[in-house]
Amino acid sequence: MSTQTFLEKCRAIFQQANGGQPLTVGSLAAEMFLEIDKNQDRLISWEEFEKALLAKDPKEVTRAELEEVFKSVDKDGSGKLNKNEVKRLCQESGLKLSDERLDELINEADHNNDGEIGYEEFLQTWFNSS
Ligand SMILES: [Ca+2]
Ligand SMILES: [Ca+2]
Repeated sequence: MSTQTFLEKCRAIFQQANGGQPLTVGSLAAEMFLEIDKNQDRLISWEEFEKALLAKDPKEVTRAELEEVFKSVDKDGSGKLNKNEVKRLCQESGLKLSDERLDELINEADHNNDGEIGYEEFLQTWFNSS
């Protein structure tokens, strides 16, 4: 995933979260971004959000953080992400992917061809795409 695609995705989430308005720090969605609020006005603008995103090298994301992401996507706790789970993730991120594109994405990540994305496959995909 290129930096640009990543940003676009995050921007979509950001805009969805609060209709494009700065996020109120009190809101649940913004709590984890408290440290982003550089000018301490208790609001997080897209600029502050973007800066914080760019400051974080995707390769520095820890395995623990990735595990959290993986678990939150793996709704049925099977330890693998099936097509429905990936589809839900895309929908929640505001991405509209066709079934075909979804299959492509899963095929790219699915190295052992069991039709699902295991945790190791997820990790490989993450570290190879940045
Ligand atoms: Ca699953
Ligand atoms: Ca697999």
